[in-house]
Amino acid sequence: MDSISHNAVAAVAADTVAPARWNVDQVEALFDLPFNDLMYRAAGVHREHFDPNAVQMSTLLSIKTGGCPEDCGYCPQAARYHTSVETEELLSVEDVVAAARAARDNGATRFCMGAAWRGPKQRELDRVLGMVKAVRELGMETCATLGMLKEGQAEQLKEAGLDYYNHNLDTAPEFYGNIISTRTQEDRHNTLDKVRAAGLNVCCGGIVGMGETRRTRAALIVEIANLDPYPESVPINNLVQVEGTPLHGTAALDPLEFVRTIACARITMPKAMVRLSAGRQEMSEGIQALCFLAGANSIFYGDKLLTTGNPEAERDRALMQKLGLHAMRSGC
Ligand code: SAM
Ligand code: DTB
Ligand code: SF4
Repeated sequence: MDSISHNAVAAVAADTVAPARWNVDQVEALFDLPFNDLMYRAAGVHREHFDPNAVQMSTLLSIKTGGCPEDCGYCPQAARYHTSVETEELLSVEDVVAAARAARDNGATRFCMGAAWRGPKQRELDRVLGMVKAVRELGMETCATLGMLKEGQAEQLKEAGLDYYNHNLDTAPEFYGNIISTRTQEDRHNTLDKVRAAGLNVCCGGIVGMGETRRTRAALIVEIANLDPYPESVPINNLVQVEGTPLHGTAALDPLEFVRTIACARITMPKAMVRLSAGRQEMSEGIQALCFLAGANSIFYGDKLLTTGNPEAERDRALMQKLGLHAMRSGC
């Protein structure tokens, strides 16, 4: 190795001490690194904390689909947008258990139940508590995403055996108002605080590809990484464009910029499970492989996300085999 390239590698490798709090300039500087330097650094952080070839697999189920009163500009389940999603009732505990058993038998270790609510009413939460207990009894980790929680609801979920609560910050504070008007990002923080205080693990991420700038993506990562402590799980979603939603027709994000976002999440949240989440169906195998190299160590596994498609389980197993990846036995 000549001295110039040797020095460049040493400089990238040495700069691995994470600050206690990140600022947007620092994370934007990570985004701006030459791609190979960013990959090298993110892969190094990944290896320090995880088996780099292990991937945690979560399966999603929409337990209450459509008819949501909120106005999230990306979401096909908002009642006010005319999409092909039909409003359905809350599923029965039996139906949820059957889906969870199938997911477990297919190799998933975590089961995530999503509801198109602003937040659960107590009567609705009672049924979800039954679902959580029953899925836990199957030996799976449980996750739920039900919207904003009122006082005491996070404790009830914890008591029922819930392991993770998913609640995304979605985008940077300065961009939030462009995407959602029916609730503020402060509302999201309030629910995240309740989840943390109840002793639940926090699953919190966001969406890119909504027409934001690189600086906005950096600010989203900062917003998540500066949660104290940072989340145990960080889903990074690439916008799935659905006809009828306001964001349908947004210019697609360059796939390599998505990979950079994953790398920045890994560097700023070294011990988190970073999930390569929505948008995988539209991604080539090459880009997914780069996401794993950049430190993604979790995926949604199963043919469907909530209402939109995801790669078939068989295709994912083939990709993992091709890349020499294996399933992580116990998620963190
Ligand atoms: N209603 C609850 C809430 O919003 O918190 C829970 C379900 S909601 C569908 C969960 C998350 O899915 C959202 O916070 C958003 O990050 C993600 N999501 C929804 N639609 C999406 C889309 N079209 N593309 C990518 N991610 C999406
Ligand atoms: C998350 O961050 N992504 C998942 C999960 N948490 C609930 C949801 C993705 C939804 C994609 C659009 C749909 O299928 O409706
Ligand atoms: Fe409702 Fe959640 Fe969709 Fe927003 S993201 S419209 S809160 S289901």
